[in-house]
Amino acid sequence: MFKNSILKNISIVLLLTVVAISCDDSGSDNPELEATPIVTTMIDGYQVELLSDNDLRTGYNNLYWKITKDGSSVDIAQISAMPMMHMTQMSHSCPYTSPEMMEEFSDYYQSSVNFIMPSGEMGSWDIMLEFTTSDDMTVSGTVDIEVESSWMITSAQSGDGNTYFITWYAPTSPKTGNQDLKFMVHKRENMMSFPAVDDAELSVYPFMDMGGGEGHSTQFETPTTKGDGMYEGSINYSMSGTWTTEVQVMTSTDTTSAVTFEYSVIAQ
Ligand SMILES: [Cu+2]
Repeated sequence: MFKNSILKNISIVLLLTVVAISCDDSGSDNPELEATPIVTTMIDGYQVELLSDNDLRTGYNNLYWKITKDGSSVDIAQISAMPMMHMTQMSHSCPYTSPEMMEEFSDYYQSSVNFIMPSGEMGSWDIMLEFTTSDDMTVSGTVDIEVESSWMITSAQSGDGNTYFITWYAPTSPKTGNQDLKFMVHKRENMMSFPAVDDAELSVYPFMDMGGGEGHSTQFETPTTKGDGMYEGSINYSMSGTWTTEVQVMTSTDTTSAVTFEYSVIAQ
């Protein structure tokens, strides 16, 4: 009996030692981000890797940037990444944010972009990347990208002749039951500037057409402003199938026409 309990204690000590060693081994300094590779290109001897959560598409996308030289990470003092669409008659940008170093993955910079048009016959997209290293080298170049079309962004005109872009931020894969409902709102100031709109109220109406003049809505909480162009609420889809959601943006001075998102809701 006595011997048994000593053995037990020894094996617990051994087990703890193994756990401690394996913890040490996994503590790597710069963890790799697991994401979808979009483009890898060379700019002035620097390797630029662009990753995202999915293939790039119209609507909201996270962009993850990794810049290396000869296989080692580069100290960056400043970085910008401006999306541009080149069309026959003109070029334009879209709503986007500047890259910031990621807390958990210090080799990566994260930015975001709300693409307002897909690539195609109408034109092509690239991202103008510019960065300054900590030893004061400024490097710039363009990264060519493909943007697929999605249902997750639409534009709305206001009575004052302004154009607003409404992005369906969440849920990206709508399913039956309760979930966050989030939109982003941006205003087109000119072809290069699309500031976030924070002072709007949204009017939202989800609807399922059952055919034969029948249809119904479902339980939801209208999204309200959270800053940086984001509006958060919730929705509880009562049925799977095709749904529409009408959205209208109202600021203190301006009201848009109602626009409609159409998408399918899967059964959970
Ligand atoms: Cu365009």
